[in-house]
Amino acid sequence: MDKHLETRIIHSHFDQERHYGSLTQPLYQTSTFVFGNAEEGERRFAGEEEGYMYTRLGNPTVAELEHKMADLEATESAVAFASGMGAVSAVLMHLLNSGDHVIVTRGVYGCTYGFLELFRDKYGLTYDLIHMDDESSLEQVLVPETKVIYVETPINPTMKVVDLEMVTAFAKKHGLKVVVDNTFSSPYLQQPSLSGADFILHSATKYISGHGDVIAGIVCGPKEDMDIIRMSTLKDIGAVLGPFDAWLLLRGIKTLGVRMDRHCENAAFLFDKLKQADGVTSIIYPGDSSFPDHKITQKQMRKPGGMISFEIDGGKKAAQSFLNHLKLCKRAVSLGDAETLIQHPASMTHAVVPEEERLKMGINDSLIRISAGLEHKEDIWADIRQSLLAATTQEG
Ligand code: 3LM
Repeated sequence: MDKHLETRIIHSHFDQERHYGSLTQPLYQTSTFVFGNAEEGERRFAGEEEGYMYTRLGNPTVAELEHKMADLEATESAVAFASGMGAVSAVLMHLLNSGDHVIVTRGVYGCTYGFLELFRDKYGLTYDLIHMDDESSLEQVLVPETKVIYVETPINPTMKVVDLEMVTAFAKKHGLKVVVDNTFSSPYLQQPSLSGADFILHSATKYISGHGDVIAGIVCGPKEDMDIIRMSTLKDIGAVLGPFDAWLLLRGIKTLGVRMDRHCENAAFLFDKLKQADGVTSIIYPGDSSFPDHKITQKQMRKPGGMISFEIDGGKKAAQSFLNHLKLCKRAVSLGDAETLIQHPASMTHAVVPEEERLKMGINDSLIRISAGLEHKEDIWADIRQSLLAATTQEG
């Protein structure tokens, strides 16, 4: 924790001398580990001796990633998963029992919503989706069974920003745990643990990887909880990250800082252009000084991020036509990659959310989400501009 984040992103803590001076972390592409003798195996399984046993229970390359992420999120420990949803489900299963209640930001990622629905139907979990504008919004849904506040900020895809200090102060007062999905920001833009959050998770598929070639998740938090998660929801449910994917993430993380700066710069540029464009009825971007959560964004984020959403004139037909006319930007879900990715939340990332709830989340058929890539900003804009023109004129 002594060096700047930009430096810690790059440098590793692993002992290079023990690995022939290798600059990068070795890839331990193995499923199992050989014991020196039977007693050593017994001691390791009994937890009396440090050491690896089987990659589902731990692997040195995966452990490097976990150390790195715990350091960047300023938490004691971290556990990696095979997907962001592996991380979301593991932390919620760890913290909640059947009958418990969780308060959730309205507009969470579609599959997080799907998980809440599944666990409500099967295990009696209850939840409230709310706009966490202030303490009173939380107070209104607080019940004796409430155990957790689950926050996505900025929220996917409506970019609403939640005041983390406000939420954690409320949680402390009522003995609740706060989980923050930090996927949209990455630790480079925002470190929720510094605002008092207990658990921070990522779909590491996104900015942490940065290259669109890995599906992964990570939960960062107190060592005591992470140890339990590793030996319960990870070990016994089994959403384990493979060593090669962990190695790719370690490779990707090294450029997190420079990538994030460029993503942010390109999103800001697109915002300026979209503001003046015909056929755009509204833009949602935390860097907009008239955005309702702009002040909170300035307070808790280093920069407003690389994501921007807008509404197109003409509803679903125009939105789909816009996507179909793209030539450079990719029609794809996911985010945080080098390529600019553009998707239609109502029919893609949030298609599982019933229309009524989707509209309350602010996701209508005209909404389009852009993950600004790393290309030259003028080229991204030229493509978006021609597509907008085509979709919102007769031709569309
Ligand atoms: C997407 N999101 O395009 P994985 N938390 C957040 C996320 O955005 C996501 C997850 C968790 C998208 C994926 S939609 C089919 C594609 C804020 C994923 C889950 O399990 O790694 O996909 O992460 O918005």
